[in-house]
Amino acid sequence: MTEPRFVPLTSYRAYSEDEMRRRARAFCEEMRRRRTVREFSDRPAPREVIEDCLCAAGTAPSGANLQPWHFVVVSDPAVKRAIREAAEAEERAFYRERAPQAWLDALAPLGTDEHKPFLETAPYLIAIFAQSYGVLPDGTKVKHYYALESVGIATGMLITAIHHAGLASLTHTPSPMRFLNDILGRPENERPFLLLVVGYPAEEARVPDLAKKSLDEIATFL
Ligand code: IYR
Repeated sequence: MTEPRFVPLTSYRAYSEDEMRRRARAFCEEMRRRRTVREFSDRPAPREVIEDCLCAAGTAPSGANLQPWHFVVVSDPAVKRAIREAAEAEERAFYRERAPQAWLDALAPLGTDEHKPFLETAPYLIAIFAQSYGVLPDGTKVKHYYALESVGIATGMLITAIHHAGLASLTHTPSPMRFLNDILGRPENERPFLLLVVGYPAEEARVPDLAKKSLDEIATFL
């Protein structure tokens, strides 16, 4: 067993209460501007921005710090086309056969359907994989704890970083999405968690008129 090793916490920054209030408010306002976008421009976006956003996602807390995630960034048009074709095949089955009416009703305000042109239009698709276990160089399997929770947290941080950088994203979950393992050559211990579509919104992009719940509805202070 590895002994714990501690170092001083030097990265923490304290702010005055006023400064904290200002920062918290400003960040909330910044996040309220984030919208999920389904109409993307084909304008290329700098790769370094994507790298830094992934770097931010990689700082996420995770079960036993095992960091059970892998991100595959796709910009190759042929790979994007293959993903679109496989995703649309699943979506056709979903919208025409698999989805119960109640699910279709819940999706109605979003105006989604089986057509996913953004999978080819947007400059980047980030396929996010959750590793249910890790594999050491000698082939030993290492169990990952709270893998889905951890990858969910990292994904939230990635979405936040992308928005903060000035790009838009779409959380896309064609179901099932095991085809991503085949197309992207990912190993058996990795399950696709979601496909994040990233780029600039199209010039005339529109978004559904949706509201977020109020603070009272989502939080209780005791
Ligand atoms: N995967 C389908 C359906 C879908 C499901 C949920 I839950 C959404 O929030 C949005 C869409 C699609 O992408 O169209």
